[in-house]
Amino acid sequence: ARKIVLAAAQMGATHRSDERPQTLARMVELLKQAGSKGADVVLFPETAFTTFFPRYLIEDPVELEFWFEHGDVTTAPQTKALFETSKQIGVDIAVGFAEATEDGEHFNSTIYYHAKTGSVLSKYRKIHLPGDFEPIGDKNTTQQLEKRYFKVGDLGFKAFRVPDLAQPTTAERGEPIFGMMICNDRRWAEAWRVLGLQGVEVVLCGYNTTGYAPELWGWDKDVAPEAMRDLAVFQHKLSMQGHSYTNACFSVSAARCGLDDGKHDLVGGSCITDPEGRILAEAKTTEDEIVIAECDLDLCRAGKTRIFDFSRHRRPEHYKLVTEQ
Ligand code: CDT
Repeated sequence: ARKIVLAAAQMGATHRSDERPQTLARMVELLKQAGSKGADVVLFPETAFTTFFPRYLIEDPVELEFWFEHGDVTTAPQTKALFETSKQIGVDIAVGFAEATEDGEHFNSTIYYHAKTGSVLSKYRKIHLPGDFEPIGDKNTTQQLEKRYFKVGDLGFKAFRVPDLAQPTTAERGEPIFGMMICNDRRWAEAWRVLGLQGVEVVLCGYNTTGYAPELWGWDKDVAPEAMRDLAVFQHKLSMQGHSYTNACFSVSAARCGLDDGKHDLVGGSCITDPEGRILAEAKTTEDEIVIAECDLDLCRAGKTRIFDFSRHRRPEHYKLVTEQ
């Protein structure tokens, strides 16, 4: 057995007007809670330090910068408390944030922070940016303007090993292999397969998924809001469960959810799934909540050596269209 305790720190409503220190304090509290429950790794949502600002049309470039993290997110005054807590309590974190680089580029990013060494083990920049560049419909309704605010990620889907986690560690199987993706990425089989081909054992995915927004989803406006929300949660879980199964890995998903500004609906459904596609733990609320499960990474072996033994069963010569188009 190679056991680790994985957790999602689901975050409830975070309004446009919320002060950053208030949101940061919630995150620190969630991390401490997860630590006291025995978590080894805690995943926070996409753009966790603020509300999900790509839903607004922000035309003033100075105002836009307010929503981004500049410099080293692990030491910057408005975010460092989370990383200091991680180090203090010895719990690794993965956290999503809007990244502004020194060259003025903007990405939707997640980093994996290793508590023991106080270092960033890996960074992922979101590749599948959903929605639009120009607002659709009434520009004051919920938008999805990620194509406007972020560049397509340039780091690929890179799996990485994390030391000091699994108990007991076995020399034979090595340190756990993690991969990260962000929100919309979880709907794309290609993203999972690229991680799967690197032997990934745990996929981490933070998200902000709009519930009721017929224009964004392309759904019929006559469908009841409740039915739309249920469908969005169903498709989220379907993606996490189905792709975990076909890549024989565990997965953790962490939502930013609830009713932002009293009107922008984001779905919950944070969950932890196993390599057979089953849900091990899931959120019961759409508020701040820890979802946690002990996972034996050796359970990935059944799928990786039998039904999804890629080296024996895949037929890449028949998949060329996937990369040619
Ligand atoms: N943040 C993010 O990627 N959200 C998208 C919304 C799609 S359009 C309603 C998602 O795939 O969940």
